[in-house]
Amino acid sequence: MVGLTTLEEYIIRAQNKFPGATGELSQLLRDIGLAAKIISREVNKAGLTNILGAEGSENVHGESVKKLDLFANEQLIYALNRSNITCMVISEENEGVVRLSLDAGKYIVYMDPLDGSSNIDVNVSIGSIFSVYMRPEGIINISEQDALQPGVKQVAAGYVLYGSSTVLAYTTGLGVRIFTLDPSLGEFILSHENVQIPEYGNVYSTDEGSYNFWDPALKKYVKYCQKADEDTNRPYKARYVGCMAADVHRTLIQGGIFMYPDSSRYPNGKLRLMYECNPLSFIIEQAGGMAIDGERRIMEIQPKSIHECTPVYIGSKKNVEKLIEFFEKEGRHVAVPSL
Ligand code: AHM
Ligand code: MG
Repeated sequence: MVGLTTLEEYIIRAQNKFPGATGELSQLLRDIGLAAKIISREVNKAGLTNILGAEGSENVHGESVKKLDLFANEQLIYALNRSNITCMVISEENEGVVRLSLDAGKYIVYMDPLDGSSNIDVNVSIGSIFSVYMRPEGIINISEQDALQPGVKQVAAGYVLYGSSTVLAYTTGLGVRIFTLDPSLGEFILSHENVQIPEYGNVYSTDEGSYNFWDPALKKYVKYCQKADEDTNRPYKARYVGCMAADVHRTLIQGGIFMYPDSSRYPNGKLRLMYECNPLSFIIEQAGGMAIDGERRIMEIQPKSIHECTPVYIGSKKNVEKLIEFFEKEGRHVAVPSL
């Protein structure tokens, strides 16, 4: 195939540029790519499960019909267990850690196997998000505590978005690449290399239905977004998919800001630090954007527990900086990210 680069080829070529590389991280990314294709196939026939499987029990192939988020969780864990590279998986779907290849596994993987699951029944975009850390050296029986590493320690992160097409974006700290699944070939094909988020965008993305629960700084910022001003291309457009992977993907491509704040309803925000906010922050920072929790850089937060929540404000540099001005005016000090 002239001119097309598949995910597999791309990962192998990238690995060959580092003579000392063992190929394990490359294998891990390829394993995730395979699981993503299987999940994508299942997502595309999500509406058929009730038709093909009587009352959610068995489909025509005699297979039990699983909830899509459990299916995605199983597929990703299965894929990560294939190569003995991953010692531990922490998933939104499992309360505790999942121990895999404890002796050989070099990596710890966090994941949200199916982000935006409330969108499944209404045919709107959903995603999978992953974040990879090194296992601490010299520890044989690693514990949950050893997995509590700040986002700056991520060695790779990415997401798969099952939208109008299926795309996979990842970073290993050397920029962001996006691959688009060609269903006829069954391959992810390189579609965007060295992705850069626009420095400024005129879209804001948040659940504005929660406005009355917000603090004054955020209320004022959103009013600012809505105010007409030709020079700054306002009013902004409001867009909110309800799937962070989808909202961040749009923000990455078109610019703007996505926010899930702390509020009187959710004092610590609602989104998860380790498998939603950290990996998507790594992607956005690698593309030239910013991600904060309202006080500091998301990736500098020292996690206290595997499922903890955090407020998140993420997107184009100029948009996040403008929001910080509003926080500062209301007396909320933000330690500007040290990038
Ligand atoms: P999920 O991973 O359990 O599906 O939930 C996480 C999702 C995010 O992707 C999305 O941004 C948010 O929850 C939507 O929440 P809300 O319905 O409160 O707006
Ligand atoms: Mg989620």
